[in-house]
Amino acid sequence: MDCIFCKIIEGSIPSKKVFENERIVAFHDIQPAAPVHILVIPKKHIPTMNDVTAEDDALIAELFAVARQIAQEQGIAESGYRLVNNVGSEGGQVVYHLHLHVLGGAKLKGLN
Ligand code: DGP
Repeated sequence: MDCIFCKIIEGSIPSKKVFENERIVAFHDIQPAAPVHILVIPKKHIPTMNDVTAEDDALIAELFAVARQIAQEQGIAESGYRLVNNVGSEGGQVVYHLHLHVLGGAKLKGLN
């Protein structure tokens, strides 16, 4: 499988993991765009949000639940943070394995 995040899941590429269960892994982004920048990914290889189906409903709900838990653990829940999912080339997606960016720890710039 030629997918960086699948290799992180299996452990052949190292990462700084902050969470793992049977379905989801979360780890620090290698190119942080904010003081806290963690990626939350499903272990199931889903390339983009466009590939999510109703079968994944529970998994997507859990992805958000883990992101919420991480925000609390990282101490950014109360001050505020941003969840980002880039989709496709014009959305800025670089790694084609579904992931949520958890960004915080500073006042983030507006999107426009
Ligand atoms: P996106 O543009 O939404 O596809 O974001 C991909 C993110 O993945 C980007 O912020 C950098 C991060 N990234 C890429 N390769 C690696 C890696 O090998 N390790 C870690 N920890 N993060 C990576």
